[in-house]
Amino acid sequence: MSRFVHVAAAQLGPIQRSDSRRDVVARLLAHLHHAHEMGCHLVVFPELALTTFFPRWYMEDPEELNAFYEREMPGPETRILFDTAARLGIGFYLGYAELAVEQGVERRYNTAILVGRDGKIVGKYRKVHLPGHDQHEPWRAFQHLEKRYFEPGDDFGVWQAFGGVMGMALCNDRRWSETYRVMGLQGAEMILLGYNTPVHNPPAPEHDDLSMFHNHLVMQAGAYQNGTWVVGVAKAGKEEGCEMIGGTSIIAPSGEIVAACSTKGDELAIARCDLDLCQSYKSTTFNFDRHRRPEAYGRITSQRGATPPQPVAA
Ligand code: CDT
Repeated sequence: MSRFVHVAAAQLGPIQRSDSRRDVVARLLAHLHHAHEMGCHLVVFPELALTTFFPRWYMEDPEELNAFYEREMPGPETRILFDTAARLGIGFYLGYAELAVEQGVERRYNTAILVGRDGKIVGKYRKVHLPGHDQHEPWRAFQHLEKRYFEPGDDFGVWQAFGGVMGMALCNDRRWSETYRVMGLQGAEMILLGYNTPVHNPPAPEHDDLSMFHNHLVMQAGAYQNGTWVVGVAKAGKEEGCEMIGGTSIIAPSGEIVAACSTKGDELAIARCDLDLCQSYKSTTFNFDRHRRPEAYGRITSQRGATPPQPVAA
């Protein structure tokens, strides 16, 4: 018997700094309703889906910065998403900036949650691979201060939900094969992943023309090499003068893109995802138990940077 999850990848067009939470939540609700009308069980929203991508600005005033974070989830402005999800019987993945108080200390994370069809939180993920920089770099056309504004998470968990094994990741995580493999080793059958990716990367403008190719390359490889579905969802279009790539797609365990958005605005890409398609990959080419050689992979966890051998004297 097949296990189908009907998924809507809910791309968002730009969110400007002046847009209120209420404006944005109204757009998310419209996505939830449309996805429900299309018979979907799960809606996947982008990374930092409640605000503009604020790490593009250097801010010193804590009050100005804190306005971009959620202190509770659900909170007063987001509760309606949970109530609507429960009423419609549709789950969602949502990326947001989290301000947590742990042992009396304020901590900030780039977070995603998975909410079940009953409107209850199933799991929480905190972004591990934070890109960018932590100091003011005014030479950039726009900054990328995730290393300043967030602490890294420390695990890639998976959860039993929607009839299968679900994992979460955020944006830059998708470029790292370890992201998928750690979840693959826990049997992940669907990885949900929101992103905010500018077309232009100031430190490496020579890659700009390849930004969409790289986006799909990493997600398709991660899906195939781990026999899992990947749902990659963009915040797209021109946000506060910064062009974001879009390219939202739903990728099968074969590595093939089976549904995709074609605009840079609010748009749904929908697919009926058979979780049992994962098995033919997980039990043959990527039968981990049979073929992996962890004894040869020690460097993956013992070492961070690359250490080439010394050149041999001529
Ligand atoms: N949000 C986020 O993680 N964005 C990064 C941009 C890094 S610059 C290439 C990304 O990996 O898309």
